[in-house]
Amino acid sequence: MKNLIEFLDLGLQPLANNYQKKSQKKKKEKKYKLKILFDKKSKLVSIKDTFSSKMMFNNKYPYRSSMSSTMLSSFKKLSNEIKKIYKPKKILEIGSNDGSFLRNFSKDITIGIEPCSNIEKITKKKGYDTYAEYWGKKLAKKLVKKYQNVDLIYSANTITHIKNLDHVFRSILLILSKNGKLIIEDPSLLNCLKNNTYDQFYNEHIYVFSLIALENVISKYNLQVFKVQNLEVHGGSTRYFIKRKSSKIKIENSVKQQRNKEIKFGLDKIKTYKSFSKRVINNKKKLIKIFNILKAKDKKIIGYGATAKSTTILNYCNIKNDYISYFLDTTKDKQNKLLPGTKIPIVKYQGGIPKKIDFVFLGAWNFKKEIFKKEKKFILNGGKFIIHTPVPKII
Ligand code: JHZ
Repeated sequence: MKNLIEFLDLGLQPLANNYQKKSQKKKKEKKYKLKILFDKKSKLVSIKDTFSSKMMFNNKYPYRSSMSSTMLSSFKKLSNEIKKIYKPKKILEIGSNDGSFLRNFSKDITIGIEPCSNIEKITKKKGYDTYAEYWGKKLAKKLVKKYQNVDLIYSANTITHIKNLDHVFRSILLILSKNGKLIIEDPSLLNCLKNNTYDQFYNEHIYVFSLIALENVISKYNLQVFKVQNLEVHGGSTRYFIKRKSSKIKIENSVKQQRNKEIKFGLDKIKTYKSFSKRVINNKKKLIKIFNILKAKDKKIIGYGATAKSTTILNYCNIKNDYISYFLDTTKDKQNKLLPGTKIPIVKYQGGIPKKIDFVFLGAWNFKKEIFKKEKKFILNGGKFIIHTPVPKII
């Protein structure tokens, strides 16, 4: 514990994906401290107070990865690369959500793990082998019995959501073949710090990985990163290709390049995190100022994309329904509900931003390109967006 240094306090926050029913508008919601830690020894960044997987990932989980065409094409591109380069006989996906990745492969070579049964059943109904269970040793052993070892494991935005990394990697070792590859991707800590995207921190993101921290974590399981890809998705993600140390797969230059970039930026030093924290506090003041100016002018503001990330920003900055009238979102399970903490209503996206709206707070800023393309008409008519990264501004 003595290695852990707290560098950021994001105040009291509700559970990010716990969208409230309209009938709960007046009900006091439980909030928890959101503080962020840096481990001086392993360089791992994590949140201080955590919740059980069951509390966060259950049969009411709303998030669907297929809601963005950017994500669908990113999964497709990776799938084509996997088919061409690695030609796996069996692929296991940990955290397969609604099957957006798995659906690029034939049913007989895939296994999906998705503990949120309301989402898991979407892929199951399409005929894929999926298990509504939490990743762990018990499940890994069951799968080995049924399918034997797998030669490729993929996991996007999931490993960082599981507190016990020791259990995660030891379970992976039970099923990954000798020369198997483990590909994991998550938002990049380097991008988070560079772009001041403090909203990457919420209860589900127990860790935000850097390569240097991940290498420290996996080394004790005799695992090694052999290739790194930087992606634009989710505001800048890093995809790590991992192998057993004993496997002869060549270690590519991209690993050294990424390590050097991270060291150059100072991801191994606490002072980097302390100055990030100062920027976050400044950005909070700037964002509140923007909202106050627009409110004083009686401008009509709505939100776009009721993301888990929005919950962190708006609760931290105390921006509620008196500033943002409602959020538009394409996700069925979020519509007609309230954004956690701030209780801003979420309305079904019906194509286009209504004419009378002056400003749109971009909750899904990570899909800015995709959204701007879709909302050309609003922009051409003089509509503006409010974005909080890298500094709060109107665009
Ligand atoms: P999006 C979730 O975070 C939770 P969130 C989780 N913890 C995680 O790590 C990431 O995903 C991967 C909507 N939308 O992807 C759909 C539109 O309405 O940024 C979504 O509700 N119109 C697992 O919630 C939200 O925005 C659009 O055109 O921060 C996007 O959520 C588009 C593109 C999206 O993840």
